[in-house]
Amino acid sequence: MECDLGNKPEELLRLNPYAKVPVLVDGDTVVYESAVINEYLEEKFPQTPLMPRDLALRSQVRIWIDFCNTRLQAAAGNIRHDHDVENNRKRLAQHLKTLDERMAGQDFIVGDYSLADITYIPFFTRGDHYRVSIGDDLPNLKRWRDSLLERPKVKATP
Ligand SMILES: N[C@@H](CCC(=O)N[C@@H](CS)C(=O)NCC(=O)O)C(=O)O
Repeated sequence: MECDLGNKPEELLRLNPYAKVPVLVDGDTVVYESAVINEYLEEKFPQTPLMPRDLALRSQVRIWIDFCNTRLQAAAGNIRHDHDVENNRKRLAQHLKTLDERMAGQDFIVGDYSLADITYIPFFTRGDHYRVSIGDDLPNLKRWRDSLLERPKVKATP
């Protein structure tokens, strides 16, 4: 569902006890938390696999999804909401360095394009909200970010 977060509709609270977006409504099924929504869609549409078949790689995908949600997005969200900005800027810089090191010599964060890459796209599209700059000092991260933002489906998403 889409809504004005400054004026949350009753429906949002009814669908998601955390009163946050995104929320996916699929018939009688209501799913919230973006990582859970992504896995739901992955399982619903197996013809477009976005998880590796290999068990070890699957766990790596989940580790990098967790890194995005509990570290990168957490630090960025705190900066955006002016909470402990100085420390969170340091944390964010460290997380970006970790990602840059991870992306050295590879096109995707784990194996082929997967839910792990997809999880980072909202962060990259909203970089200016978080006052984040990814420049030439983070060349591997920049290359990965730019290639994700060039994907036709990403470009076509408002
Ligand atoms: N862990 C959640 C975070 C969702 C989240 O923070 N959504 C923001 C918008 S991007 C929101 O709804 N903010 C409104 C609020 O916190 O009141 C997820 O990944 O779905």
